[in-house]
Amino acid sequence: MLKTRPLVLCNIYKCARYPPARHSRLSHYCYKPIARQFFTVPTMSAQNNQAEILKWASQDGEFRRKPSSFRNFISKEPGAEYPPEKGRYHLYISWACPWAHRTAIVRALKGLQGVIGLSVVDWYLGELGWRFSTPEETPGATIDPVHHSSHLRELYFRMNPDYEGRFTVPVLWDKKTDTLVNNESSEIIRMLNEEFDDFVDDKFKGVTFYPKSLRKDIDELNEWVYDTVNNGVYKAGFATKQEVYEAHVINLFKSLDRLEGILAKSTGPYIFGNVLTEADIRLYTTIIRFDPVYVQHFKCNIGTIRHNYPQLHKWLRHLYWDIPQFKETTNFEHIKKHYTKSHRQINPFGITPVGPIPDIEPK
Ligand SMILES: N[C@@H](CCC(=O)N[C@@H](CS)C(=O)NCC(=O)O)C(=O)O
Repeated sequence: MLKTRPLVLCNIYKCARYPPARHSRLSHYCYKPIARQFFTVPTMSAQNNQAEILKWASQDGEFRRKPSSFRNFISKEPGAEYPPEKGRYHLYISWACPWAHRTAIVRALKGLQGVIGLSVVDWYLGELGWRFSTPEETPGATIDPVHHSSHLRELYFRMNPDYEGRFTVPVLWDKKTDTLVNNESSEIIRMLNEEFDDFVDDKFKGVTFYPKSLRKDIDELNEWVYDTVNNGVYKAGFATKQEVYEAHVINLFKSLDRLEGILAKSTGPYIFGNVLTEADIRLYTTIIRFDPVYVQHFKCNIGTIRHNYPQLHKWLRHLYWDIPQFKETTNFEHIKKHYTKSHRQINPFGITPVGPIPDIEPK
């Protein structure tokens, strides 16, 4: 339930009027007016808890990803709370984030650009979380046209001023009920895949990346790929103990070897032969970041995709160069700058390495 407490204002400037938009860039506690409810701020406990969350690794040196908090579904079932509608939902992403990147790819592959709006946060993830910038300030970024928020966290606090989780992208927002529907990428891609066929051009109707005949195989593969590859790079990179890092980096490379074997035996260019599935989409967003970022920044350097994994390398270049929706949603500048300039615990001076050159090799 939404809990609100009237208050406000800019804690630094102690301004007596509702804070002008630019104050919210400068202060932790400064929010823009919210139309339908009292002005709210997170409680102290929410803020303290957030500070804990930002420590990333626990005492034992392990990074443990917290489960996503908002898990409602858009569904065309009669009577659904969130029915699919054109122009009703808005997707917030970061070009840098591999989880959000999945949703941008599926939105593009399903031809949903005119049905679901898109906002892209700035690549810099600071103390207040993701922020919005204009495209003039940061090419590739957008403002929040729905609420004109300065930071993504304002959307989470609209749902609950005591929200104690992380302020993550992707976020799928319902403009009609003014609520956050879902912030879990694996679920958002299923909704975009399944529920909006009444609103897309004929050529996109029935296109599915989760075909019934392959569901069991896709689910099985997703499970270990999520644990050891998608999240595995983070577990290696955020580890704060040598043995924890080594265990995760070794598991990661075992899984890359396994994927290399699967692609070598595949009868087509994709993981499951000639059918592009969500397993390819979910793997792509990690592998495209691998050589440019994870090798050096997360110390995932037992090998590189371009030099040691010919099958994965071929698969990656096919997706990037031959299917426009992959290239169009891949922004190497946001990717490289985000990790290297936001994670100061790992890279205190925020220097972004120039290489590898090129970001992705030609076919
Ligand atoms: N399980 C979530 C993970 C999303 C996630 O961790 N997003 C990161 C960016 S890669 C984020 O927004 N982090 C911001 C923060 O933790 O402050 C999903 O798949 O949607």
